[in-house]
Amino acid sequence: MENSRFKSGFVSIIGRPNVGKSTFLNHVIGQKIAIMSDKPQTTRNKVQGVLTKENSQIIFIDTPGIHKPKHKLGDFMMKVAQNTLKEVDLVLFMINAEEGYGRGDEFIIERLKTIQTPVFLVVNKIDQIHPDKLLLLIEQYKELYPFKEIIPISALEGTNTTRLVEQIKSYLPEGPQYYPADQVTDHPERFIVTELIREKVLHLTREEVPHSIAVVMDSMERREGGNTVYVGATIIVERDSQKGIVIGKQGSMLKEVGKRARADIEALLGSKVFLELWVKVQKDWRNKMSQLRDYGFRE
Ligand code: GDP
Ligand code: K
Ligand code: MG
Repeated sequence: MENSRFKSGFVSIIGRPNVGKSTFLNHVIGQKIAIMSDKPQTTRNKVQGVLTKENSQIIFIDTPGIHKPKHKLGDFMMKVAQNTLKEVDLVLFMINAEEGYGRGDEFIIERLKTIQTPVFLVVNKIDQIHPDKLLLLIEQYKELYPFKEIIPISALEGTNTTRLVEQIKSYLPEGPQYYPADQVTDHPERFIVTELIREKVLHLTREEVPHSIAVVMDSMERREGGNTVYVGATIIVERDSQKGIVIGKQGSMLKEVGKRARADIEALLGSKVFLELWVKVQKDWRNKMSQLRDYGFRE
């Protein structure tokens, strides 16, 4: 009887940069919908992943990292993250088992204390530490906040993630099926395409570039009887020097970005992709809110 009632709800994933939020989301959804990298602040907008089972639907929100804002984009990210926490049914606070407690967590826990939403502690990357250390870490976090559940996982290896999903389900209210069963994200394909391009730039360039890039879609259209998708996109950087880095020697960097992005976009769209990339300098774009809106950042 209980099981026949449909349960659904919104679950926010928060945590310091690089703890594995996007990896977890992609793992449970079974598809690459959130880009991943070893650089912080990879995820800017909230990315929703939808997991539909026979009698439940979980809508995951991969929130931008909560941290002390340094510029307007940082402010924007914080606001999105905090508003999200109040609106959802459950919060997953993810930590990296390898790193342990730090100032970044203190900042997040202070914010958790101001909301009513139930919170799980998800201890990720348990593949990296000894069980004794894991137990100590859990004891330490228990003191800091009344977490409803504490669940150790490895998002990379898929350890204990099924159990986590079951636990999430048990906290969800009865509710409607918000999205069709075959829909895994509410982001338009166009957005994911620009994110995949941004991900390749983050992967291939050094420290000075990542925090100051955006990718804007110029065009995306099917041609040749629908078999090929033509994508034109522009990578926005802040300085001429960064433009040089992104283009590379005789265009080698941009070529590699394009090659890797094209492979991922082809997998996403299931068709052949012709990708054309441009690089443009737009000084101080992070501090210009009107321009941020042009680039898809919304409150
Ligand atoms: P986010 O910033 O929290 O979204 O973190 P990402 O999902 O982008 O992951 C950051 C890095 O941690 C990537 O290099 C992942 O491959 C790695 N990672 C994520 N989960 C695990 C895990 O369970 N074990 C290990 N060893 N690495 C992980
Ligand atoms: K990251
Ligand atoms: Mg992420």
